[in-house]
Amino acid sequence: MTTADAMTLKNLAGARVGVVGAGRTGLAVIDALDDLGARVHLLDARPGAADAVTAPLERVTIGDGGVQADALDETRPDLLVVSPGVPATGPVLTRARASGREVWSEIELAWRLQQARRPDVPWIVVTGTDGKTTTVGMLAAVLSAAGLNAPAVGNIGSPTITAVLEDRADVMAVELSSFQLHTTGTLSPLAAACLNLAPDHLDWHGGLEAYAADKARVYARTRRAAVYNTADAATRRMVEQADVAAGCLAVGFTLAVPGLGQVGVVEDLLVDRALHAGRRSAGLPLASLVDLAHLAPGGETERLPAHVTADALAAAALSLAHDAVAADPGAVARGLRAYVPGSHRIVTVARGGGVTWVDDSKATNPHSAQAALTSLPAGTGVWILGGDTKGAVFDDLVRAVRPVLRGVVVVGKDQTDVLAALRARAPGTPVARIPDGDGASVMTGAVAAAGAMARPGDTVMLAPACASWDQFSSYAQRGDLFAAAALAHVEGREAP
Ligand code: UMA
Repeated sequence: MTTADAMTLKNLAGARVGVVGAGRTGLAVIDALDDLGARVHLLDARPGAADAVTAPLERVTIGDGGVQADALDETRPDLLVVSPGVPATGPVLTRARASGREVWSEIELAWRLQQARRPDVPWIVVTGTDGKTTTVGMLAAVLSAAGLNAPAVGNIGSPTITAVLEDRADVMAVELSSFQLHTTGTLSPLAAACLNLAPDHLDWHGGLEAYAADKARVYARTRRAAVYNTADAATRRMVEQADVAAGCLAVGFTLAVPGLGQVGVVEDLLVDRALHAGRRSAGLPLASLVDLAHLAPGGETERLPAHVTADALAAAALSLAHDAVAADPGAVARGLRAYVPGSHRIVTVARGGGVTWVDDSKATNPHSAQAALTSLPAGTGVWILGGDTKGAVFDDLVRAVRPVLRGVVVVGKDQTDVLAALRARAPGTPVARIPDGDGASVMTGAVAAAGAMARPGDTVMLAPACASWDQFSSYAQRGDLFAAAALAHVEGREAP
């Protein structure tokens, strides 16, 4: 037996806990551990990381992953709580695995706290390569429409553990990344979904197989509904192979007419044939596509992107696993109508000279950039692309979006892979390269180059297909700087 097996919430009082990372996750974790009486050793690669910590720290180690792993070998904590950014393939987790040390994610700690303090508060969890933030937002909106206090938490931006400590929720709508799932081991959600699977974060996980295996963990111990995408066989296989609780239903979501065990679309209605009592004989209409009109370009349901309908179906299926929504299925339509999309997800930020400027900074992988760009008419897109590639391959993306392109503006510290894909798959398409620099100057340069390429009727779209971390502090900052530079450009001013 390792120390790991013995670690429980109860024996955290007085225990030595290594916390890796003092970002949004780490700061919330340290507060919770302080509450539990643990002795915290903070490790972070960033000088000054401890400055934002208010709880007492027993020890602080600043240095890269190698330095952190050495320090942990020396102090041998009873438990490690790692931030999501700490890679599975890096020295900290590799060394922890080799020495049999127990490692929890913030989610694992939050779930155990939830069980200890309010086990009656269920979690409904969502992962997938794309669409998870939208789906969790829709899910929280539907649960709220049923009269529940349902915060949207997790990878969406607010640490789950903070919501557990606040203890105001009736149910939690939790977005989980593959990073968080990697070190989560006892979570037992009421309902769970993996929306889709496409290559992403391959450098963090060390390959597609490892990434898929971590995504599949979302279904473990699910109690009522394991929701999968009928258009993505990988997600169905995950459900088939998952070790769910007895009586848990497999529920497919489909853009087609739903069969038994599915939610889907009949004419312009979202219909349940999986969860309501009369499902064997008839479908239950839940909402209409008109309830999603505010999410379609120009408010026209005919232009509603298919992935938005798919996200709404997944959110509906997940929400019906909760008794309050099952008893009041009209909450699905009310919630979807009330849902307000997050920023940086296909948002028009400026218009001028016949050119529309769209911020899709949240498109941090090829799959999600493709979904945004392919909605544009042929030959009218000026695409701002590039950043931290996370080991992704861009050939398929460039091949798919080439017909819509007027030109491409490439940003990012290392542009090698992106440029190689453009040369191979879109020869002849004009390409402008923006030199490395601080975030504001990169974005001002990109907007100027895109403005010079665009013609009236075109759309300039920031859909980088990459993470922002190489030149910006977050995708939100990248999108904000783009919006500010685009507005300045159309108004003929200098960017702020
Ligand atoms: N750090 C180290 N060593 C490492 C990695 C990080 O010391 O190997 C330190 C950094 O110096 C920094 C801190 O850890 O001080 C940052 O930790 P973090 O990168 O885990 O970031 P947090 O601020 O804790 O934010 C995390 C998620 N970030 C990542 O997964 C990279 C946020 O998701 C999430 O919103 C937040 O927790 C709250 O739950 C962002 C994200 O980009 C939005 N997620 C990826 C995605 O959606 O594609 C998965």
